[in-house]
Amino acid sequence: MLRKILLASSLMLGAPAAMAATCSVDIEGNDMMKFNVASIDVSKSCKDFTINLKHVGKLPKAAMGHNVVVAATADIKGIDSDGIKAGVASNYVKAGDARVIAASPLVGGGESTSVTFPVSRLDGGPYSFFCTFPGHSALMKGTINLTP
Ligand SMILES: [Cu+2]
Repeated sequence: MLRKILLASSLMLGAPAAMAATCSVDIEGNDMMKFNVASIDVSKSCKDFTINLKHVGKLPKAAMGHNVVVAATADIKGIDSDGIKAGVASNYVKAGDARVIAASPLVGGGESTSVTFPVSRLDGGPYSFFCTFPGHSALMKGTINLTP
């Protein structure tokens, strides 16, 4: 019983040493059409991984919307062009696109969103994260690195 209480309290305190890898990352998108990171490390020890995206700009979604999509780097162009056809109502991602591992909703300035995906989907690669708002993936993209 005491053991259980100790375990519970150490979990609440964040138990630094024995914790598994961090299975989430916070990233930002801005009005300059940029993410604030060029790569994201995903530990293989995570079952699921979450990307939290904060749009730190002021421009509205219609002008400077951002999302975060995870897919094989080779699929960026195809996902992007199908996403543009799908339009803003679909967050610029084609519904049911099997190439998409994860896709968040589109957000505008001051808004946040997040997306979670099973790390087991990162099998092969290389993988990238990018924004599918029309024209953005030229600048708004980065690599996903699988780490032990
Ligand atoms: Cu964007």
